Amino acid sequence: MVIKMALLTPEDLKNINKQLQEADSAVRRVTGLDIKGVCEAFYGTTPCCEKIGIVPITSGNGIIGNFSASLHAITQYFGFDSFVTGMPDVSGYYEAVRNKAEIILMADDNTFVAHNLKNGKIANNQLCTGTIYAEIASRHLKTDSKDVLVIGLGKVGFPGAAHFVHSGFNVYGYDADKSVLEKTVSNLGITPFDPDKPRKFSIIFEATPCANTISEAVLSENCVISTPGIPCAISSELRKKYAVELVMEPLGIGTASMLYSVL
Ligand code: NAD
Ligand code: 2YG
Ligand code: MG
Repeated sequence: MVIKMALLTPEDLKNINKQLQEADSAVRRVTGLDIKGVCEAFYGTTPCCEKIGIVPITSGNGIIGNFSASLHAITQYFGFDSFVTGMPDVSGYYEAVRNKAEIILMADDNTFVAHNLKNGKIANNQLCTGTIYAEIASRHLKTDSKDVLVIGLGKVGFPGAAHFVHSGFNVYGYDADKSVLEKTVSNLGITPFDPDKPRKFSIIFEATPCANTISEAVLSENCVISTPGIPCAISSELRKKYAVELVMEPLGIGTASMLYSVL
């Protein structure tokens, strides 16, 4: 079976520290908490000097330049003690455990995991990313609206939509793939959104691999767009015109969510 995937590029991960700092400021403006604060509040966990081993994986499309180095920078940013193994794959895994890693971070083309070897907990990036971007959006301080638009209902978007439903939001969902939309409407009981009959939202969550998926017709002034989707779902013109508060970052927010979920 061939699984469709949208892989990160070294370009996406340029200046990861700056991207993280900017995302942290945006999350603070939206929620009143920083990324760490949202993760601590949501999972009810706090780090306690866990040592993280990052293992480069060569299978499939192989090593992505900047990926392991970015995970190193991200884990350090959130205050973890971390290292990248010299060897990849099984040799790297062996090296990580021999060097007393307590949490292993590693990804092939389809699956990115955090595995806590001490308590056995394991996290999946797509689930943790969808959940935390939805959690951030759901904490939007400057709206009383309980309506949210979710665009893209795949491996990241579905858990995002599910999180909004479980948090009591009225979820309007859209996916370009009709069968995905129908399946999600019946599984989660959300309302299908018809792009030909648009309305405005103050909270929008987007998880697609496409650009410009958010049309002007759904934007309201000062709305929050929380989007793990790469490339960006909205043009910089529309972003300025509606003073959109944008939460978007390529790797760090999702990784933080994974790590806090396995503590
Ligand atoms: P997926 O293929 O499982 O799901 C994407 C969904 O978007 C599909 O159902 C597809 O039909 C739908 N879609 C495509 N174009 C659309 C459009 N124009 N309008 C509406 N729906 C459309 O992919 P995924 O694993 O859920 O990943 C989604 C995106 O999130 C990718 O860009 C991926 O790289 C990114 N991602 C980012 C992070 C992060 O930390 N920022 C983490 C994981 C994934
Ligand atoms: O070890 C390596 O360098 C590679 N085997 C990493 C492969 C990661 C592939 N996954 C992705 O590109 C993403 N869609 C998932 C990563 C999460 C954040 N976007
Ligand atoms: Mg992220």
